[in-house]
Amino acid sequence: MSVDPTADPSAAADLEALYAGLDAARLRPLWTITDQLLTPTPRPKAVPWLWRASEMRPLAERAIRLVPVERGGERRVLSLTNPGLGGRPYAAGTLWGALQCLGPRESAPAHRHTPGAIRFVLEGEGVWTTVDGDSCDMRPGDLVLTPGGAWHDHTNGGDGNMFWFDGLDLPMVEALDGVFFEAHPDFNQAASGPHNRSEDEYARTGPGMGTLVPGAVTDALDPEPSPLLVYRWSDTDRRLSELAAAGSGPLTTLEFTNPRSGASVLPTLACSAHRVAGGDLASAPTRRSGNTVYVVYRGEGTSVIDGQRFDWTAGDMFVVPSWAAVEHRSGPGADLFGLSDTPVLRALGIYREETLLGPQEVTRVFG
Ligand code: GTQ
Ligand code: FE2
Repeated sequence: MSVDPTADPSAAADLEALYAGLDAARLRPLWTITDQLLTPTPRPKAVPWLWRASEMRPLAERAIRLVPVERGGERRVLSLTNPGLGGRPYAAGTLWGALQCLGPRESAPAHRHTPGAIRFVLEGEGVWTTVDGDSCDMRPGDLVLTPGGAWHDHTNGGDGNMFWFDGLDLPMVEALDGVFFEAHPDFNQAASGPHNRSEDEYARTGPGMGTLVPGAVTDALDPEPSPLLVYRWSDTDRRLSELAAAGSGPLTTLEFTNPRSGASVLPTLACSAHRVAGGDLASAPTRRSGNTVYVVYRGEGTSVIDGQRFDWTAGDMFVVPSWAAVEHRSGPGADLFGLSDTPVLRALGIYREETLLGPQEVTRVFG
């Protein structure tokens, strides 16, 4: 600042006393910390990271054998814990990601909470999630929504283990000091009719070809969650094939949308599916504000995240933190599921993305 403490020892002592006084009064001078706060570009604490199915899977199987699912224990969930977040159990600063598993004939108790959740099914059969009385059958590749405030419980009516990815906006809701949780009076809520009623009502309606749109949702914001609670892999797969056949390059992306409004599936969360074409062609490196968790559904490949290489295979999960440049490629071809916080950034007018085409060329999209 304007005072040069080396010029005048008493001024130096005054300045030191000022800083001590500020500290004691719990005031912090912005001029000492502005560089860490108003950074030129986002500086997420979460780091690029990959969790391998080969490591998670045996641990999940041990948990199925050793830890029962019951009131008190609640859910058998292994949270992706990003090493950049100082031990907080989050995949990224804004996103919860986890592997959940249920053994044969097990059930996880009914409850509701303000954070919203999505499930992307990896493996197994015979499980359904009941959402406000509507039991949604879960099969590999399906996306199931449990919007904030909706009662939900999971039941395995089959004889095998079941594994799925959970994504929640919990860290965002926590940052807003808005977490409420409530256990249902009954262990499982009663289903109020046949299974998959939201699917029967909404799966074949909505803007365009149902609910799977190419690219990302850019204009529609909806504070209401999607009334459609389940998106079937057979539809996702077919739509990806159509788009890829129409020639979309090394990466074909679609977003799951709310059939009522065309918005992202939840007010806080966007879900996407990505087909990485075989042949090892890299997609254009892209960076976005906001965090993304990817789940590898099929195939194998490589993503380069801010210069770091991650080789992945089916069942792996990885995080692309805000503003990290990412490109994907695959030899045999692969399908990825993506979860991101984009709707929140868009709603607040702070979303940015850019595609790095070559050494000099950059396509910027602000807002
Ligand atoms: O299945 O309801 O991964 O409430 C974290 C919190 C799953 C669930 C998680 C949850 C659930
Ligand atoms: Fe829950």
